Amino acid sequence: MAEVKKEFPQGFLWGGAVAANQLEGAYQEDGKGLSTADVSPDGIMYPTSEDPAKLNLYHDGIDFYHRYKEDLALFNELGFKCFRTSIAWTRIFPNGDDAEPNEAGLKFYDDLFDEMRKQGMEPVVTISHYEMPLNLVKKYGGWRNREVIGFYEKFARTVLERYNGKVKYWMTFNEINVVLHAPFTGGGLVFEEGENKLNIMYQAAHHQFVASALAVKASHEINPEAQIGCMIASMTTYPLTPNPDDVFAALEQDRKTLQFSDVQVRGYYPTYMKRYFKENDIEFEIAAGDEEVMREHTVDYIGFSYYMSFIATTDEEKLKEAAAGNLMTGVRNPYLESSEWGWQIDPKGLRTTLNILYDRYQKPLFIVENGLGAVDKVEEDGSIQDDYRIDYLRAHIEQMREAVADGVDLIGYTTWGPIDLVSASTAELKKRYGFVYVDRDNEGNGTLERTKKKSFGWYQRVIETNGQEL
Ligand code: BGP
Repeated sequence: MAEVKKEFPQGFLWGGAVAANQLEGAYQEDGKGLSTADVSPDGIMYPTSEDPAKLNLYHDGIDFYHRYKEDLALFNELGFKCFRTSIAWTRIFPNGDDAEPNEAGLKFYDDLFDEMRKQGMEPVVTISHYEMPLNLVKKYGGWRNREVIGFYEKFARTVLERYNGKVKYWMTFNEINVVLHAPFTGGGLVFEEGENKLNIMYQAAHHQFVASALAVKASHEINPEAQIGCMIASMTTYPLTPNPDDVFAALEQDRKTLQFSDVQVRGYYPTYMKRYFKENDIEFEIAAGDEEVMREHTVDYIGFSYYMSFIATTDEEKLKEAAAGNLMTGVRNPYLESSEWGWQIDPKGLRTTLNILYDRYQKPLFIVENGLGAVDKVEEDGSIQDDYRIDYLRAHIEQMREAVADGVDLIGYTTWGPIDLVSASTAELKKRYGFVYVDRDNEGNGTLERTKKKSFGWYQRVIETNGQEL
């Protein structure tokens, strides 16, 4: 067999990814308003306690708001080419419907993006990551309300204009498909008894599609050189058996995710979605002009998170043995091992996902989240020997390299949580992803001191060798 060259392109964007509400803290500083992420137990996906005061570690996060220079210096030492974060909507428009933006909030991100550039990192910015102003939920009902499109558009235009020239890579919504799995987190949705949830979720998704297209339009007008993408939580699904029913069930389950990229990349609702709406009596409003906006302003690249793969089957009995997972559960895959949180580890599934997405869209792809959430032990000498994290990342990067050799146009890779931060699904600090350990526990105790884990030196070498040395 002749040797195939397997290498990442020059200028590949190696880095790490975070979200404002999971690490900044300072939740009421400099005029910031309350967001959905600030109000546990409703603000997390799977509330684990009834006591809101106990839960919300988001309030202080890891104090990135005050320590970002120190943290970026560590990322600079890692050799990061880019750093992905989000803008907290409530720092810019504290209530969401304010007439004027909050200058102190705008200034914070000016300083943050300047510092990133100074430290050699290209900012990659998510406009909305799992949060919105709480006022927009209370007063308007979140994304179920069409008026929210206008508030989002104003927010998006404000930041796109303000940071024009500082930020080249944007994403409109984090994991936009999450509105179907965690409707409060993804869409600020709270349901009344007896409401048709599916209708409301798809109405909210429709509003987000229009809002996303308007942000793309604004970005292209403001700076045609900037790149603005969608972002989906990828949930690549295998059939449990070769039974054609299972095979089709897997295709349909995949479409529950891919419908979100289909609309944003191609610009219209595919026929399979329209059929699904009809057969399930899903009705929602599409206003005059919406379809045109969606069609005319499609995204430049596809950002996605990848943590695990899933299994579909029509066998009711098997479905009862559900495995835990990111946003969704499913049948356990006997060929895969699981993380401590039950997420099934599937590096080869990343190669499959990359190929599926590239075959489908022929657009640049950006893996903007991937990583292992684990409990780390601090040894007596203060070191953290996180070989399990290295193994996870190494196996995934190997598969990325294969996918690049398959012909996939992959522009970058940002691991989730390069510094420990608050978990989105459990609101814990015990579930850690970082190369940098943060001394803070689930009860909020600790010095917040930062320590390099073993994986720090490993990832540094990966970047240094552009993914050759794993
Ligand atoms: C993604 C979210 C992130 C992040 C990550 C890890 O779905 O975009 O915000 O937190 O998952 O999940 P968790 O924090 O629940 O381990």
